Amino acid sequence: MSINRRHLIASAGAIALPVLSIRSVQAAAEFSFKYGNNLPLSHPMNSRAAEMAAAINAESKGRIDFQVFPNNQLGNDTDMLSQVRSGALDFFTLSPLILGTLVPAAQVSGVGFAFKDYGQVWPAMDGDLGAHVRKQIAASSSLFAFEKIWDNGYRQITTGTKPIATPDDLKGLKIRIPPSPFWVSMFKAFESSPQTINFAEVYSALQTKVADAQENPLAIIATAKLNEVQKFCSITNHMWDGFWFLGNKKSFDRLPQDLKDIVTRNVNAAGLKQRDDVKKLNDSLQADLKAKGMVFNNTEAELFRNKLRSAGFYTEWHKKFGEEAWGLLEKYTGKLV
Ligand code: X2X
Repeated sequence: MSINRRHLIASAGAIALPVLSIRSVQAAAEFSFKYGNNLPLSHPMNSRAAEMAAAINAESKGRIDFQVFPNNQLGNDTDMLSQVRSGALDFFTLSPLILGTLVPAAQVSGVGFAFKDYGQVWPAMDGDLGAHVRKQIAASSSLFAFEKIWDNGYRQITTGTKPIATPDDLKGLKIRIPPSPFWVSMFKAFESSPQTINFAEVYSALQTKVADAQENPLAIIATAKLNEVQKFCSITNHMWDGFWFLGNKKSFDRLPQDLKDIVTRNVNAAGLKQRDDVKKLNDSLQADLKAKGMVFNNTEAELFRNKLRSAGFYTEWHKKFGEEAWGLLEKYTGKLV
């Protein structure tokens, strides 16, 4: 298992010496890699990443030391994106929509109410739509994406003030959104007043009422304990979101082919397992969150979709993404407008 820096510091104290000696053994590896992410340790992203790192280190027979830095330990998403671009960080998992700040074409998988269910998501992302996006990432940045995108899930809206039942309830709402042109555009189409805030600062932004609402899948609401600072959860399923497992091309190219194969195989395999874990959690967490006091309501997707339609949202993004990408999306979702 890879041991990360903050954990070392946190667990140092009385057992500082033995911990330090573990580090000096690890430092002997030929290739040291840092992978950073924005989610709590208890999210399946991190249990699968820890397992994956251990497998990579073992299969490389100690030639690789793959370390996981969870929970924004290396900075927020904006910081980590610039670190992985420069090579200060080697690997990073990021929403395709936040990656949109660098590679606008990546945002196409986040189109609101596009994928009806996972029966459309995985064929699209593992098929031609995902391949198109990965090509754009590799062509236009210092990064590449591994083939199997990891899951975040369908996003739901939480608020501290009132349930969201219809699109009208979103008007004027101070809702936190992740840094991404696409998210801003979508919540402006809903006439909300979106606040761009990195995930690292979301809990405190909700606690101090810098924002009154946010949107995320249940697995994140629960593992980041957002239910402590939000009362209502409205099941809107307004978009599916994932995490591209990104690598810095130069860092990865330092590896000989056999070690590249070990990393690639393990990253993709862990992604598939993480998808199953996340789906199970998102499907089962409503009862837990209810028991902790959250109040749930269901919504009618068509009302929200119509609002986006009449605001010209689909027409605008169809134009921005272009015929090829939009056609690849509709190949899996059917006609969207
Ligand atoms: O920032 C978010 O809300 C999160 C955790 O879902 C993403 O990484 C997009």
